[in-house]
Amino acid sequence: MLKDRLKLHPCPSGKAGNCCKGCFMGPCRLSGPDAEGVCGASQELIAAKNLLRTLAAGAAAHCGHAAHLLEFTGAKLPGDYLKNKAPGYLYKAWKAAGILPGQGWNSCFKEISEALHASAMGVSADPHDLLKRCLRTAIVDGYHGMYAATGLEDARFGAPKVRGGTLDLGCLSADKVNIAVHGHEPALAEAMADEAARRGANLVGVCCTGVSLLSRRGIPLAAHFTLQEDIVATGMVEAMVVDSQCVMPSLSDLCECYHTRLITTSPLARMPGAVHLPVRTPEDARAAAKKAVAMAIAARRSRKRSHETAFRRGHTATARAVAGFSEGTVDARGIASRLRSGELKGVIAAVGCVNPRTAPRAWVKAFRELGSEYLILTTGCMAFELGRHGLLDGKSVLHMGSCVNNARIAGTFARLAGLCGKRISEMPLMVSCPMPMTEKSAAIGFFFAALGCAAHFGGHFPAKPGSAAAVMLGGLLQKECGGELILEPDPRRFMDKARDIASRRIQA
Ligand code: BF8
Repeated sequence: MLKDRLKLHPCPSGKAGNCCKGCFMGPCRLSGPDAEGVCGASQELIAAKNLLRTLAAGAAAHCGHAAHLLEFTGAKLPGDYLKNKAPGYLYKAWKAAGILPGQGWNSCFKEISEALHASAMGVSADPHDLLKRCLRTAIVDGYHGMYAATGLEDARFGAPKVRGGTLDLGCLSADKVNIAVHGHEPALAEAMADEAARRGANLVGVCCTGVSLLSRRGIPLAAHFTLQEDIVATGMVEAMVVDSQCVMPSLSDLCECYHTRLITTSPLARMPGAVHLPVRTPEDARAAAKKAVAMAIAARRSRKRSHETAFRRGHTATARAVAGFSEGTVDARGIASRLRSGELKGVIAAVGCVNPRTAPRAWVKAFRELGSEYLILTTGCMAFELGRHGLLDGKSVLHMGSCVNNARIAGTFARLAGLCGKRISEMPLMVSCPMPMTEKSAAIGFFFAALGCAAHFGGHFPAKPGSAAAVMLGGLLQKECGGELILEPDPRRFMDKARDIASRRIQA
């Protein structure tokens, strides 16, 4: 289980962004500020390359998600998609700074390929240029990835509605067949919702696929990334149906220890021991949903009574949450007027992962406190973590959906700035990714920084606070986009910095 594997300590050089695996003369682990790799690469060059590769991987995941939706729905995106979505002044600023990605949705593949090419061994040796490319890649992540995926999902499955829902492991039922859908691409999960309802099974969600179902259909959200093994370990889950991203490889072995059928649905995300039901089209989704639900119903016979008894005794708690906010249902005029009057000090987007190597309770406490001064918009695993501690009240903390749905927050920020007659960089608008775990979460934070927000990362960011690369990056963000970078692993110090930034931006 995860808590045992966490005994494996992370490599300190890699954690600081100072390990280069770019060629086979290394890996080179640099320890001092003047150290160089075998090829002569400096610490800041290595940190810049690592960061660009991280962002390219994050953008590839979000753009890949959008690509699968384009294939699934048969939709086409217009050639001037980015130009239509981005605020006009930012579009011009990015163009002038040379960080505007190519036009047309397909250009995302070239941008991601060039990010990997530029950061490959012996290509760019200019950290400044590589860091600039980080911003360009983050813009790709935002528009070609998150905006595109969100728009395509809403067009196909409907926009979310504000509604009450339930969270946590207690969403499983000892009396029913339990099926968990996990991952990020809800194409099959939507068909599963229909089929599970038809056959009387209890469908629950995990990670962002689960968030989509909660937001659109009110289906309970049983777990975020960190708890995905725990739901199998209840012994109550008949089938774990996964699509892609943030699915722990450990599920293969873990499901073997129980009666749980593991089912994969993405041709990209195969797992040993799983039944593979590939989903590319709506017909595939309906057929796969029928099979998966039938497999789960058959597996119920093998559930152990002892697990049911233990579950009834220990796992029945759930948290109530309000979810399903979107640009269309957030009261932007009301928020803008509260910002203008000073009733609200700012808006903070609490996004990204709950890295099990961090201290989630301390961050929940920080956002509980910040929620009395700021409006908190939240997505992804962070939203689940806030929700399981009772913070998703639909008033001071609004659940805006899955991680690709950060596009909804970006759209809300742009609208708030427009209503106040200002640029995003002139508003007390921040994004905090306090516990990043994936490459995607780094790309999300940088997208908001490119929009002109103050972007905070807690621990485990691929450039050390105060390092030459981090300082250079902060300067670049400020100059080209009006954005800011806050690398702060301590929740209390983050709160102080957030307050400083908000008051500085309000006074400016
Ligand atoms: O995309 S918050 S652990 S589940 S990456 Fe993954 Fe991080 Fe959770 Fe959704 Ni987002």
